[in-house]
Amino acid sequence: MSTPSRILNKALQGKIMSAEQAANLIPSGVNVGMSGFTGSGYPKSVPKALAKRISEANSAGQKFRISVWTGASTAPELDGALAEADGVEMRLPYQSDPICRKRINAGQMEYLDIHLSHVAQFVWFGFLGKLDIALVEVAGILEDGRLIPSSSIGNNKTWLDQADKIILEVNSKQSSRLEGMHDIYYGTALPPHRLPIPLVHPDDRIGEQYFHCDPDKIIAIVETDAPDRNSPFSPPDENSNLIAGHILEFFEHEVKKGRLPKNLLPLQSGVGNIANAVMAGLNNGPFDNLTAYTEVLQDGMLDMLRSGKLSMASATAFSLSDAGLEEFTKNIEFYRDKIVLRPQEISNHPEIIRRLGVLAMNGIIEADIYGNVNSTHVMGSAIMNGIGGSGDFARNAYISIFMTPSQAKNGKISSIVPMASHVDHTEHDVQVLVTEQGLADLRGLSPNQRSKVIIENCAHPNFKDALLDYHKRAYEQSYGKHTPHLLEEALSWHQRFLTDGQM
Ligand code: 0RQ
Repeated sequence: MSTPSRILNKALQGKIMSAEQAANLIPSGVNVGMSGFTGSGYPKSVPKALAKRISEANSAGQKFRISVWTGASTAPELDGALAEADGVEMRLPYQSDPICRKRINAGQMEYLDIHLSHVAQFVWFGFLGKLDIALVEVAGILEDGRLIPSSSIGNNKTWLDQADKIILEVNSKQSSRLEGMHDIYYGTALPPHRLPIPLVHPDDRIGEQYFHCDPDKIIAIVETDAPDRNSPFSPPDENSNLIAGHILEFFEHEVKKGRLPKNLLPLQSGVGNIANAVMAGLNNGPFDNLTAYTEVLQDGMLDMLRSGKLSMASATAFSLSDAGLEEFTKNIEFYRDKIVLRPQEISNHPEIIRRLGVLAMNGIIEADIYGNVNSTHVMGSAIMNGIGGSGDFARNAYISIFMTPSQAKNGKISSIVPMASHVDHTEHDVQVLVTEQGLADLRGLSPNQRSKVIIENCAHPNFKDALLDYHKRAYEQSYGKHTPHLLEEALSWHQRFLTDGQM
């Protein structure tokens, strides 16, 4: 057999096997730490082979399930396949897969939705139990056994350090020229021995380019040649453009007031089309020499790097469209010194986010008239995706901005509600709320003052009167006037507007 070009370590070449053989090494009941973050750098073939095996076992009446820990969301070949096979006992910390979501909301699968910066340290603390197996995609293996990271870093360092056994997927589809963009920080220690993380500028490199792991723990290596799940971005719609416009205007105002420097502060931008539209707005806007300290690098940021508006971006993963990936791959040398990929406990670290003064911008499901934000649950009970990194950034940001269209479900329901049906970000962590209608600057305002600004600036005209009426009656009748509520009415708000009872 010819020497596989991506696996340069001679001893490890002996561990190459098929995905099916590797999947056979994963027993039921184990905790598996898999690579993968927003559709990039996830293992492409072993999860599928495992799902097949699980499906067969389950059909034969044996209950075969594993717990799946990742960086964040993955793809149909991983989350979708394992959920479909009824193979997942516990999923953490983030998913966005339709089949997973359905099973979680049907009560058929456990899901632990936690801050992304917490995951690695919870594993090191032993809070989540023993990590049995790491299943990690890499872009290559060096002669000395060090691993070239793939298109996302996520929790891979922790998985490789903490797992008893390691299965690697070496994906030759990942550009070998990714080498050098990664910065793996090996300096974290556990309390009471922790030291400050020596990162003071978004482009600081404080770690190593490669992962290392104990080669004796590697039980299998599978070669793959498959692309990441690249999702297309639709061109920004009217609402996204309006939201982006409000945010730009706000930044200009803050610069004028002397509360932000001319080149702003490092940007964090959530995933999705609104976030991409904000980046497009910034790309055409008046600010230069911007930086990003974020979690996911989408097409919008790539465009800004290309145009020179953004001088550098730090993240833990790419999440590109096919066109974005093509552009990145073609001009990878241009991007090399402008992009740093870090472990997610560093990209999302509260200490660093606070130190750098990050401007956080994240999408939401709904916000209430006092500024509490629901990012995760529809009707207070059905999970959409998860909190992801939004809490890591919102709590510690210089300014924490949340954005949403003012209405959802074709105008059937308002995204501004009397009382959020689930709270991910409390009123204390929400400084600015934006919809296509306008922007509410909540800094320095009491709950009643906030309610006026939110309803006036952010609610859709179709729901404004009902919200004002609610606040007026609540103010008159509720137990306390600090944060007035009519509890029963507040929580049945959605039903009032749903004509068919369905969202
Ligand atoms: O549902 O797909 O069934 O139609 O929610 O909504 O409008 O497409 O918005 O893609 O920006 O996602 C909060 C989910 C927004 C996202 C959320 C329904 C809507 C649709 C998606 P359908 P849109 P977006 C760092 C940041 C948490 C994690 C995070 C998210 C679906 O931003 O997951 O911030 N955030 N990470 O119909 C009922 C409402 C609704 C509603 C929207 N008020 N009521 N349904 N929807 N508003 C990145 C990472 O951590 C990885």
